[in-house]
Amino acid sequence: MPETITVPRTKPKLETERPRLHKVILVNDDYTPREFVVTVLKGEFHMSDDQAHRVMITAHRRGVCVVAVFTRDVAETKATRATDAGKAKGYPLQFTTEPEE
Ligand code: TYC
Repeated sequence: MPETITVPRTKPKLETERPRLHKVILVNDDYTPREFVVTVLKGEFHMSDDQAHRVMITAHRRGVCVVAVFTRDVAETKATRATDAGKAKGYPLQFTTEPEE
């Protein structure tokens, strides 16, 4: 019986790759009160009042603002919780996620 030689197709990884990070993005709308956006940013993302104001006003002026980066699960959980906080008050506040390049 002829001998079978198996050749590995990929180089074994020498280092463990870091998980890809995902951005949480705050999206502007015309209805959510500014102070409410600031309160959610402080509560869910542990920002100072000053940081939260800057992020809120950037989204207000430019349409979107990156809030922070996390591993995918954490980013999605935080974006969902923050969006749900707005929904609970009847606001259309939206936090989305996208992978970092
Ligand atoms: N544009 C809103 C207003 O004028 C405030 C706001 C800012 C809402 C940022 C959402 O992501 C947002 N009341």
